[in-house]
Amino acid sequence: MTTTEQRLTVDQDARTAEHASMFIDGAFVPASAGATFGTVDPNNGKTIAQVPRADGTDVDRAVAAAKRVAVDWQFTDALGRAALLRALAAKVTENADELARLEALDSGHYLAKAQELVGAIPLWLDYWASLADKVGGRQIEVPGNKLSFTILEPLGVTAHIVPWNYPLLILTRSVAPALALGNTVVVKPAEDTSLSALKFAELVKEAGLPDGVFNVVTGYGAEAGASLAAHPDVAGVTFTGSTATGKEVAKLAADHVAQVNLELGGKSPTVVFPDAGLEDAVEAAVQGFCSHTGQVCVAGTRLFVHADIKDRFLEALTARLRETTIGDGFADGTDMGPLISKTQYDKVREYIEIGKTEGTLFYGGGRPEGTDENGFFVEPTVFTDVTNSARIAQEEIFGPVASVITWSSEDELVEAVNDSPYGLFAVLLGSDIKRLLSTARRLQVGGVMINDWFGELPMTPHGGHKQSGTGREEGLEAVYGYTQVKHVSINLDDSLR
Ligand code: TXE
Repeated sequence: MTTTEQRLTVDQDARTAEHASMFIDGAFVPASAGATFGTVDPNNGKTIAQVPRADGTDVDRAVAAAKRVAVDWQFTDALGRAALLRALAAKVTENADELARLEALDSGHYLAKAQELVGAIPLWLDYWASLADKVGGRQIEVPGNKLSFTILEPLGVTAHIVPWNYPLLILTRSVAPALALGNTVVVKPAEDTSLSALKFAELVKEAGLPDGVFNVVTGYGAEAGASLAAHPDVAGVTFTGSTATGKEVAKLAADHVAQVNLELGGKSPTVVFPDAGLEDAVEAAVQGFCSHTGQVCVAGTRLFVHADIKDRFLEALTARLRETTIGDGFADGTDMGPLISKTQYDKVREYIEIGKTEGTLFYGGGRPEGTDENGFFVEPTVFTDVTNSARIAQEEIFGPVASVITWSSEDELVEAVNDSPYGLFAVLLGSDIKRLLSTARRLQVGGVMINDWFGELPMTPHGGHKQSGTGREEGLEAVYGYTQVKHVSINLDDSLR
C-alpha cells in the first residue's frame, strides 16, 4: 500500500520490525511487482521483517522522481538546503534510540555501538550543511582583458549503493555531501540491512525535504543495484563494498559515463615497532581486527610485529582477547556481536580452515561458547607463522581473523605491506616519530593512523589507493565527488576587433 507516512518500529522482545516500505517521490511504497524478501537478525538467524524487493521498474520510478526535482533542488539556495539538512540532523537525534535499535537488530552491531554510531550521524549532516554555502569555484588569471572563473555545479541525480557493515553511517557520509551540494539522490541499501535507511527516509520526510530529493529503493544488488548503476539518468554513483562488485558497478556506470566514487576492500596492516607501548599496541591491534567482528573496510588483519617484541606482544594479545565478551548484541556487556549473515559466516569459517594449512592457529578459530547456534558467531582468531604471500594474508576475509607476520627491517616491512592489491589504510604503533613518519610516507595506502585506531570523521578524507578504490569520501576532498566544474569566461573589452 502506498502511504505518505510510515512508522517503522522495533519490537525488541519479539525481535521484529513493522512497516518497512521503500521511499520514492515522498511516498512509502511497496515494490511495483509486490515482491518482498526477508531481512534477518544475525544474532539468531530469524527473520525480522519483510522488505520490498525492487526491480528495474522501481528504480526507474525513483530515478525519474529525483530527475524531476533536480533543477529545483540545485537552485534552492545553499542556505535553504543547509537548513533542511540541519532539520534532518535534529530528527535523527530525536529518533536516535529507535534508529539504534533497528541498526543493532538488522546489522549485528551490539546495541551500545549502534547507539554510538547513530549518535554520530548528525556530525556528517551538520558538517555538510555548514559547507553548503562555502564551497565554490575559483577566479582564474588569464591573458587579455577577461574575467575567467569556474562554477561548481551538482552532478544531477546521484546513486548511493551502500554495504551492510555500517549501514546508516555509510549512507549518510555520501548522501550528506550530495544533498548539500545540490544533487538529488537514490539510495540502494544492502539487502541484509535495509531498515535504518527506511527509518531515515521517514525522518527526511518529517524534516521537510521536498518530495523526490531523497529516495530509497531496497532490493538485491544484481537486480536493483545493477539497474541503478546502469541507469542513464544517474550522473554519479557512489559505491562502498567489495572490490569485485565495485568493478562491476564502475563498468555499468561507464556505459553512460557517470562519475564514480568507489570505496572498496582492504587488507590493512597494523605495524608494531619494537619501541611501541605494549598495552596501546595490543589495544589498537584488537580494535583493528575485532571491531564489528572484523567487518570493517580498514580492518587491520595483517599484524606486522617486530621480531624483538613478538613474544611479549603475543602474550599480551592473548590476555586482551580473553576479555572480549562475544554474544547477543542486546545483552549487557557484549562487545563483539555476530557476523552479518550465513554467507559471511561460511566465508570466514572457510578462511579459518585455509589458515590452518598456511600458518599456526594461535588463538580462537571456533564458535564462542554460549552463543545462539543459529547466530553467526565466531571467535577472534589469530594465526602466527604466516607469510605475506599466504591467502589469509592477501585476501579480504571480513571477519575477526588476523595473520601475524614478523619483521626486522623497515625495507622488508615496507615491501611486504605494499605487496598487496589493496591500499586502503595502515596503523603504525611506536615511539620514534621520525621512523614512523618515514615509514608512513613509503606505504601505498590512502590513510595512516599513528598510535591510534581508525576513527571515521566527516572532516578527514577517507579512501583507497590501488584496488581499494577511487575518489574520497569525507573532508573537502569529497566535494569533487559530488560536483562538476563549469568554466565561464567574459570578455571585458568593448569590441572583439
Ligand atoms: O558485498 P557487495 P557483499 C566485502 C567483504 C565481503 C564481500 C562480500 O569482503 O565479504 O565484500 O560482501 C550491492 N550492481 N565488503 O556481497 O557485493 C549490494 O546489494 C550494483 C567490503 O555483501 O560489494 C550491496 O548494496 N550493486 C565492504 C553493495 O553492493 C550491487 C563492505 C555491497 O555488496 C551489485 C561490504 C551489482 N552487480 C562488503 N552486486 C567495505 N569496503 O567496507 C551487489 N551490489
